[in-house]
Amino acid sequence: MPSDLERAMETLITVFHRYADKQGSTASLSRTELKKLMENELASFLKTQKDPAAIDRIMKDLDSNGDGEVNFEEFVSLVVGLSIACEQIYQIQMKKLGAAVKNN
Ligand SMILES: [Ca+2]
Repeated sequence: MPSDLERAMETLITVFHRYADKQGSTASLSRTELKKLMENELASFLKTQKDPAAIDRIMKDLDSNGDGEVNFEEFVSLVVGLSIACEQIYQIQMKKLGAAVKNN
């Protein structure tokens, strides 16, 4: 039986290909595919950025090899970046929770 982490890795691969396999190269996400992925899978993150140019900025930031598409490696860097930010928020909330417990 796969572990939680192994399942998370498998999920990254299957989610990437659910969108990347739709049109053109199956090895990368086009701008349209990335937009769909962000809207469906990272809706709460995109909602906080009301700016319609956000998707273009994200695309530009992620496309480190400059081929106009987002490959799996570039996609994973987005997930890692967001995970690091979430973990920092988690730590802050844990600290606050710890302080609240101490004060009671
Ligand atoms: Ca690329």
